[in-house]
Amino acid sequence: MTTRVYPDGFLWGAATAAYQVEGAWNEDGKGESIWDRFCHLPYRVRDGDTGDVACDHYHRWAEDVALMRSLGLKTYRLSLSWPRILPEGRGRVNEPGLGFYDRLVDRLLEAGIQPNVTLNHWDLPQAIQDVGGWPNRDTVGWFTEYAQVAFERLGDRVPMWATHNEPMVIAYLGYHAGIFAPGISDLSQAVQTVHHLLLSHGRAVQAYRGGGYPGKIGIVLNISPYQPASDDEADRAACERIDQLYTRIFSEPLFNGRYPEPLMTWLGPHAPQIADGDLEVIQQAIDFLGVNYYNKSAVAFDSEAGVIKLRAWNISAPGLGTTDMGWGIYPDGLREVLVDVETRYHVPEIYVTENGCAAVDVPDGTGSVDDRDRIEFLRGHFRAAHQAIEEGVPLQGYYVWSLMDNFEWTRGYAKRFGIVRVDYETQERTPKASALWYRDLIARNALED
Ligand code: GCO
Repeated sequence: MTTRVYPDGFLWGAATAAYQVEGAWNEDGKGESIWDRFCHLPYRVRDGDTGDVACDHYHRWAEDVALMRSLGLKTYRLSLSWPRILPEGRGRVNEPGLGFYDRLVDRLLEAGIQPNVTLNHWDLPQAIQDVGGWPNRDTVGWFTEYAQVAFERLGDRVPMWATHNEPMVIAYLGYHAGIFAPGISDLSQAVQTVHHLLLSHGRAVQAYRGGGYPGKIGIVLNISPYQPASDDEADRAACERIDQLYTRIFSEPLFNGRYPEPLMTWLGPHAPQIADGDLEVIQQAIDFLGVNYYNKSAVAFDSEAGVIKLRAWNISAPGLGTTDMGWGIYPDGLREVLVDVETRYHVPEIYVTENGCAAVDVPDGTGSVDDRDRIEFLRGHFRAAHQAIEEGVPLQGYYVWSLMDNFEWTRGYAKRFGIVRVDYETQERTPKASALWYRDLIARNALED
């Protein structure tokens, strides 16, 4: 057995997102979000599930912070609901909504847990979508206003901020595949969304710097490594293309101030409208990059497939199966992604802002779950993260997705990602075996491998 020791002060944590846990979708003056609207339409989400109640975290936040403390978490990644703070997306501030986050942040700090706050984890105010949503350039300014309201209220105490979570999912699943809110299928709108998300990120970073706040600010990207399905030149080119479409379309402007040219040619008339000066705004220095990692994919040329002519499917490492999402398990892909990002961009600090798995959890009579499959999943990925550190990646922390079972978007409550079980009938929380294993690992800051 090897003992893998992590750097001193390594930030072990867990993550959630507002729409997935809070509930209270229309309480205390909260406005409607695009996810509220989407889930209330028929047959968008499995079993007609919605985030109306979710984990009722809006009312149980104090209990939830106590739970985090009992697990010894050093940090907690949460997101703010934009329409809870600005019900119409702009203009009027809803004090009770802001007050909720104010109390939550204070309680976390009292518990010795660093809040890591994401401004946009997908729940755009419906009022903003009604006037065009992310494809509308005005949304950039409205997001910046919202960011400023959040910084002014919480910026003195929140040590880490992220602007957007997984802009790739917002743009392509929300505005191209149409399977996530707001359910639009239009490649041009999706690509314009990419640009506006990046631009609003840059503007929010400028606002944060301008306010002289004491913390750090960055962005969270979901990054998958891709491998060509064969040695064929067409498959290798398809592999380059998907990497540009899903990853480099974000990382190149953020770190090098340009969009990947070959991809722009493929996109042709769908390429984004860019105004003078936009790329300089996007390429603000950031303090950290958050990486969400779930799986690795193989890619093949497909002459029948859309504008960019490829298809991709995720794969498992030899001997490893799939999670309950049907996603292949590939721990070393995490090391690959971290080393690649560091080699290309020399980011000052990197965090794994999400990693975890859905598992078929079977509770025993006490509500506890012996989720050994989740422990093995985490062990493999923690090992890969440690190997990345040994290879020189400035990895400073790791957030397990998720603290607790929650609303898994179009899969509703059918998929359980938590290290803590939630009984949705009673809202009772019970730490699973993985939570107790994680608690011990955090206490030792080491993995017994
Ligand atoms: C994400 C997600 C989470 C998901 C998780 C599992 O940022 O993709 O933030 O909201 O629940 O990825 O699918």
